[in-house]
Amino acid sequence: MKKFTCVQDIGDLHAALAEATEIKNDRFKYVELGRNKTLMMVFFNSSLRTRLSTQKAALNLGMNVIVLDINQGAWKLETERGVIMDGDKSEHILEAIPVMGSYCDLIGVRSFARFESRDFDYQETILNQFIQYSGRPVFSMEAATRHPLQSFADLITIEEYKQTARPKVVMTWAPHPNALPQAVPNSFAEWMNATDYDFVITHPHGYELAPEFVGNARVEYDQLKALEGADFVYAKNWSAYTDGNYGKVLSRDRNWTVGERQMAVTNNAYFMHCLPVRRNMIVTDDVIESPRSIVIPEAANREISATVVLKRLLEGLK
Ligand code: AN0
Ligand code: CP
Repeated sequence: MKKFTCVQDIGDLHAALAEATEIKNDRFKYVELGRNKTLMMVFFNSSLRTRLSTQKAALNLGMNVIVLDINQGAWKLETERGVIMDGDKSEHILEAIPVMGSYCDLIGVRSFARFESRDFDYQETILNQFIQYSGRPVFSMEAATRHPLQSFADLITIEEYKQTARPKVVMTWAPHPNALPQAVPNSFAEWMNATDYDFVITHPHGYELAPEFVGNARVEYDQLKALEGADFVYAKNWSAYTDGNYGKVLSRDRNWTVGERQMAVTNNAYFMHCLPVRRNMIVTDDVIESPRSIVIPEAANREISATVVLKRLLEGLK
């Protein structure tokens, strides 16, 4: 594998899941693969899980790890070409990227949507600059439009907990005070659409995701109707995607908060969320603390998805 930014990069999902099981049974099976190889993780945004699980994955593979938080101690980076750099940005990303690439073998990048321009975000301008100019295999640690390490961990988790071959998986929008990116829901939809699950998306009017991510998924605006008979409830907030409202918060309606009322219409569903989660906005205390909540094993599977991805990228170096 030469890069990992979307579901297509992982190829056959059955093979990827088999590899995940292999790694889960013996996390250190490939500890020799990363000897004298260096992973660089570059963060433009905060992280708890991605930072720790990806670092742990690299250790599982015997790699060395360097972490750079761009906003904490690095020079402020200009990202547009042609700008006269007489402001507060000291360095251009077009120099910074190849310099970073010169110190490592693999690069992971976290760079969220900025909501300044939908085109800038949806063209994955920052991630693609890393791919083009670093000279190294690049993987996404959540970019502007996708969070594939999360979606892969979500898929592993559903496979572990599902009780029928073709579970009903419902992704529901839920309220949040701030404008969040569409990366997690886009990516989850992309991965679910690559399975044969019964996949449904529910959200208030105005929260339609980009059509290329919705694909053939069913969209149901009535949350309770969508959740009927669900085996998995995947909650997430996102801001509006649609033209004119891009990046805006259109609703904070707590009728959409996942509580007992929502869970009661499901098929005793498991509750999932990528975390970090705002309690009593996205989900009630009772639901997230219930035995049906699998948010902790879901987060733990981030180590597994990252180990599979780094292993494949290391194999691609040879
Ligand atoms: C981020 C998001 O919604 O994309 C990261 C989630 C993994 N969440 C927040 O910023 C709260
Ligand atoms: N789920 C996830 O990516 O969490 P972090 O933002 O803490 O990395």
